Amino acid sequence: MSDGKLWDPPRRRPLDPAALSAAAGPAWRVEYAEAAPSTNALAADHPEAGLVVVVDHQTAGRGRLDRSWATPAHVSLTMSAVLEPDLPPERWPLLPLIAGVAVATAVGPRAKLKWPNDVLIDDQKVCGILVERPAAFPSYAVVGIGINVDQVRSELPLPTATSLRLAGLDVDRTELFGAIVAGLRDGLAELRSDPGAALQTYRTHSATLGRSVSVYLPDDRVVHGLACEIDDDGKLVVETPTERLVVGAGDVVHARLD
Ligand code: BT5
Repeated sequence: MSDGKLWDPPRRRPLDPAALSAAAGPAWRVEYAEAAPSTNALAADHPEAGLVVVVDHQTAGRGRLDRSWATPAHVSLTMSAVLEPDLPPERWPLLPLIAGVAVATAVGPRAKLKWPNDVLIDDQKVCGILVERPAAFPSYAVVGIGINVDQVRSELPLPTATSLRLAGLDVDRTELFGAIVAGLRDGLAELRSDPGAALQTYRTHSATLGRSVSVYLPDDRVVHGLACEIDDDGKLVVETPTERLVVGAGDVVHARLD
């Protein structure tokens, strides 16, 4: 199961909106479209707590910093859940972390988190997360999640990407969706009641802690060091030979393990 020659028609069926609603349960209102540019854009247009937008073919997915997220039809899970977090401002940066935990928990123990919230399997990216706060509706968080589920190698944009299928995991997109929205609710509840415990859960899923990393900072500096801690604000602490740096935003590259 390792290259683009394989074709598995039954697993390329479109999503079924009724099955998605059933999987999400009564706490969520599922809005479904066969194709749309971006679930985050749709959700940010008319956010309401409990709305979750799913599209089967996202045609112009957004990453962080104007990057893009690439997904062919019927093979990935692209969704945006709207939360009304009701958190103090200093806790908002923890939302992307609990979203990563929800995905990692739904996927299973092989899924690990690269700080802040990329989901990896065998150190390759299987899921990206983009949490946005719509300017017109600042009490809401739009939690966008894109997971490579059934892509074969030739359908992935980068050699550093993988899919659940390529990793040997046979996962139904609808069941995965149900598990993720349940995890988001649990994660938010824990974040509200006991943020320390939510962070501790996050740390247990981290692939970054203890690794040698390069961090590409927003001011274009690149720092190399040891990822030694994720602090109580969810920031990454990196130790270099000359400094101990607390990083709130940036792109992390793990050094190879070999
Ligand atoms: C992310 O950004 O990883 C956040 C991606 C969020 C996508 C979801 S899908 C549902 C919702 N609606 C949206 O419009 N977006 C969200 P970032 O960390 O900036 O990573 C983006 C980079 O990941 C790109 O520049 C590529 O290098 C890489 N990439 C793009 N598509 C990928 C894929 N399918 N698998 C793995 N890597 C990918």
